[in-house]
Amino acid sequence: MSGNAAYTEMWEKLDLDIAAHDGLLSVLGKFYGDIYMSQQGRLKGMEYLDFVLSEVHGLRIKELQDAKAEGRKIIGTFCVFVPEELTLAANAVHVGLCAGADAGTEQAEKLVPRNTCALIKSFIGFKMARLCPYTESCDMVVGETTCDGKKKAYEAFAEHVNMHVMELPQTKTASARQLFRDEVVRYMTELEKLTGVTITPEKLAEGIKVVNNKRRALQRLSALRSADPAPISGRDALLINQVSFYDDPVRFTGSVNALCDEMEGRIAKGEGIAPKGTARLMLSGCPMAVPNWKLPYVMESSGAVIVGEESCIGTRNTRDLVDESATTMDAMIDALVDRYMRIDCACFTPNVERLDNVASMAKELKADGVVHYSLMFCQPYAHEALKVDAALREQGIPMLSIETDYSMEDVEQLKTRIEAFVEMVK
Ligand code: BJ8
Repeated sequence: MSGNAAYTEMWEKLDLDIAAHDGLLSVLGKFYGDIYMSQQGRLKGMEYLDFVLSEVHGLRIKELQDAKAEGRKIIGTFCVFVPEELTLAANAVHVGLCAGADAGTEQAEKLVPRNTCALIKSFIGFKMARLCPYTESCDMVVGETTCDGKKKAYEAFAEHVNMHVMELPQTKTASARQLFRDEVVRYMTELEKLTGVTITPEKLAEGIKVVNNKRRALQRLSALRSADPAPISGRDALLINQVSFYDDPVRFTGSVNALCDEMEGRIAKGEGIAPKGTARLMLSGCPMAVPNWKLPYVMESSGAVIVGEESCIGTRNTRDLVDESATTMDAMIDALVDRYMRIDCACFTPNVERLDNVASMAKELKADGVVHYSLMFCQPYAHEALKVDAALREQGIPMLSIETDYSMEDVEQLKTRIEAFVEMVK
């Protein structure tokens, strides 16, 4: 994680707490070194991701400031239900603000109760402790009425940032679809007001193409992970999915496709990141935002390789594409709505399609077992852990249910449980 005088000046302008921010970058740099740079036999294409991560608070933030200087707006989001296609069509920049580290917890707990999930506390803590240059760069932050924790947290957050909250339905009925469609149109109107750009069918078609291409590249990456030996570690694949929320979408797509070319070469030679026959585990559950790498690291240090992430920082965000055949604005919005209403988030009731998706993904990736991950205090995913377990058991696929947070206190306990699970699935 770089720090130099020009960046410090930029962070000062963004009103970050420089001393605390320097401390955060040095901890993150060390954490990244231990978890990522210690891996043997990594793909050459991961150098790009290492670079992006090393500049995550530097060069990328500079790019955002340059975009702002050109009059473009920065939109921050917390959920994969906010359509990036529309943001791009308004010539704005779309960034994910979910946070994956304990920071500013004390300040966060003044705004939300202690028994709130770590992801929510983290994004509030980053804001209140003035640690996140992305949040500080945003012209508008988009929330959404998904879980109760987020809904109520946005009420408090809105006092500190310019917020727009999308009302999300909780079911997949026809009236729910209509509600979501109205909310997509309302978001579009809000974007037009903020940016002064009129979203035309041509601009939206381009936005759809860019985001579809990004998702296609990530689908390609995901499919290549069915090879045995696994061509890429789960840690690296998770990092790629995490970076997809920050990086310039066109540049990112090019580098993921180049990495996939390299993976294909590796597969053709029968090579991989771990020996053939290594226990193959799939992750399923809550999103893992940067730098939440604890569980994947523990899993891959326990004799397993991770072959897929059934999560919003994973296939829940990349599985479906928007139909590109529409030409009128109305038809394009319908195509967007159709695609987004297929997201199988645990906030929906019922949410049976997720059970089918987890089982078929585990089979496609030839997973020997699934580790279900819920953040502590996350009701929707904790409930669904029971259902996913039952659905996988029916298919003869073992599952281990983990509930954890961002602290490092339970690492040894997690390791013991995961080692036992790895032994069992082998
Ligand atoms: S579409 S998963 S990104 S809502 S972990 S904050 S659910 S208490 S993140 Fe999500 Fe959108 Fe759904 Fe995906 Fe609440 Fe649970 Fe915390 Fe969560």
